[in-house]
Amino acid sequence: MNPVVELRRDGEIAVLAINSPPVNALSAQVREGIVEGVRQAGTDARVKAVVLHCEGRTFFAGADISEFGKPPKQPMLPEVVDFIEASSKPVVAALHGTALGGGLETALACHYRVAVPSAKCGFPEVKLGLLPGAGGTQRLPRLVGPERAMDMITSGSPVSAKVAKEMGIVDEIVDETDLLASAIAFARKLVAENRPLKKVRDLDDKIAAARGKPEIFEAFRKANARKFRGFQAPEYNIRCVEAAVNLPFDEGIKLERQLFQELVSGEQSAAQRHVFFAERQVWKIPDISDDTPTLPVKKVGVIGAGTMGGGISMNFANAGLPVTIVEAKPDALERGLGVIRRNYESTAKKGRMSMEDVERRMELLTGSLRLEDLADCDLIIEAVFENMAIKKEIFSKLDAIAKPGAILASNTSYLNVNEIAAMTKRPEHVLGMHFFSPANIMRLLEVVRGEKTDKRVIATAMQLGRQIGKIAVLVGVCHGFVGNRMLEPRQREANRLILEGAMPWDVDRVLYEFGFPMGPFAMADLAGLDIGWSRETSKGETAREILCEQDRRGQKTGAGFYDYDENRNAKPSELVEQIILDLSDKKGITRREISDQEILERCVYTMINEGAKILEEGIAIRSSDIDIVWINGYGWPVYRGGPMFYAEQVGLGKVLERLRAYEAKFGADFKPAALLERLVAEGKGFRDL
Ligand code: 3H9
Repeated sequence: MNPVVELRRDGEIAVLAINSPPVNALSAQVREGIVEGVRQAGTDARVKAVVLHCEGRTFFAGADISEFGKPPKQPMLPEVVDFIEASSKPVVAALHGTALGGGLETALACHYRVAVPSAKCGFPEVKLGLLPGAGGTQRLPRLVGPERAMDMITSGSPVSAKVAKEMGIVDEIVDETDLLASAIAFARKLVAENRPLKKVRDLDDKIAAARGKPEIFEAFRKANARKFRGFQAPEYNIRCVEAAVNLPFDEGIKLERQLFQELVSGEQSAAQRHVFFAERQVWKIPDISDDTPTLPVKKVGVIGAGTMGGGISMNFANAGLPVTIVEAKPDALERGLGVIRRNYESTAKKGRMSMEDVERRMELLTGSLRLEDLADCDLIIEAVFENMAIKKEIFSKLDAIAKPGAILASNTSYLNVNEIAAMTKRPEHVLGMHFFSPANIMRLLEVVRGEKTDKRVIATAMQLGRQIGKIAVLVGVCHGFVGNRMLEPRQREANRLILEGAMPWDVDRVLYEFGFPMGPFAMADLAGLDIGWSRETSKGETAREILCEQDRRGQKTGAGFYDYDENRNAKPSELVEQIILDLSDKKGITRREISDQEILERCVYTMINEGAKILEEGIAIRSSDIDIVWINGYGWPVYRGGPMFYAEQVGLGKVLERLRAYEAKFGADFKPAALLERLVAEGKGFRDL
């Protein structure tokens, strides 16, 4: 018999038990086993009903994602679910853990579903650029109605067993500790009561009202247009739900199949599947094994109560850890704590937190004006502004104050962590923890490994990152680490392009259409053009400096690269256009027509080239880590898989060829990385490294 499937009998109930760790993904072997088990139970005259149950931590967590993009293996999941539904004996799905995607589709093809209270159900396919392709888009609306089905399917978010019961997905919630026995009892009851086979495909009452009403779907599209921008899968999911309402079941299934095939063989899903695995790879560090002991962190210190320090502190308070925040001046401290409180209160106003939660978190935060108050902290994160001399001074003081074994981290976004560590007698306990603004919201954390950082310290920082809900990426020391280092060439090219012939809104439009939430100039306006600028030192040599001198400092002053109305809507500015034309003139640059393609290539291929150098130097462990940095820290569109994945989709040969062409025209800034040259010569990709 199939090694991952076991068919047992408990009186008149057959138990089809699947055990395929870690998450019982519906691999070919599992699918085969289910069909075989249902078939055998069907032919065994002693069996009156079947319970489908998974061992281990979860019911099927979905189709086996690693099979996508490879030659299909029989039986396919749609056939498996049809086979279950067609069984002449009732099949009861026993749900625990996460019944996701194809797992939930399998459950929906069963005639009844029971779940433990902690179970969750959902269709996360959209996050993989897909749609539920084994009947989910046709069955779910029949159970819960099209609106709720669209919500669930296009958000990808799971619902709890309780909500699933209210919605009609689950028939009964059973005892948490005794799922299998309860499911068997449920099946016995079905047999005793001679209940009919309930097939979701035959239900109509929840969809009838929406039939012939395209406006329901239009309204949903409109309400979510911003969220879905650029993504292919949400629209395909909506079309399937619409078909569920308007077409007979089998025709709806046909459309679902066709659209699923289109998505699964498309570029977006390939990119999103890459991201799925990349997010899991990122935690794996070749020379630091999973069982490396971590250091206990029970109390955190943060130096600096500004935007970064405040946001960083909130992360730890959210995770229930007490934080001491040190500032130099009382008013700055008070202001910082006030901002944190207001942030929490605004979350509470939106209903995402109770006022008690706000107070509980504020109680975990203690303000102080003395570094000495950090003496009992297990981890101290310095978040003062980017100035090496100040950071060095702080670290040498900290070394004398912090208890032995405490971890000292800098939130620097560019500076040399080794130099900072050298100010202490414990460089093995020093590292970088680079958060992204707003630090309480952005998912990315770059953990910067100094040359002397101890493995346990790194393991601790990574684990803490996970604990506070970040995606932590381990990077090495260099100017700007992974993210900011790659941002630099993009900024450089954007600034050159506007002098050579493009306008800020041209560059922004191209990058926005590529999928970034905004382009570099809109971003600069949002952040404030005067960061790091002062009137005294301004040379008036760049558009940015000139704008600052004219008090156009970005959104906060109502004008920057763009003009802003009272609702902060941006409009191209004639004045800025003139400033840029004058600047080109002053620099002796003859402006020319610049194509969108040139804008994209110069901004993005230079990033890829920098990424290749980062890999070559071992600053990032693997190319997919770079992708994770850019997706989670800089708004790289997830459906393009990150810059390094995108480079491979475009073709490394093409990227190299374009870089060479630009190098010939514009010089050494475009010189291809040696690694890129080598990979192309060897016919390999970044993922082969
Ligand atoms: C689908 O179902 C399509 C159908 O509609 C249509 C078909 C025709 N496949 O996340 P973890 C691996 S699409 C293969 O760290 P957790 C994962 O890579 C699918 N592998 O654990 C990792 O491997 P490793 C819809 C999978 O406890 C290990 O399992 N379903 C799959 O934090 C542990 O994973 C989904 O999208 C899979 N489906 O979270 C669900 N799932 O140890 C995707 C996991 O080598 N999965 N792996 O790094 C999840 O959301 C989470 O894994 C889950 C557990 C919540 C289940």
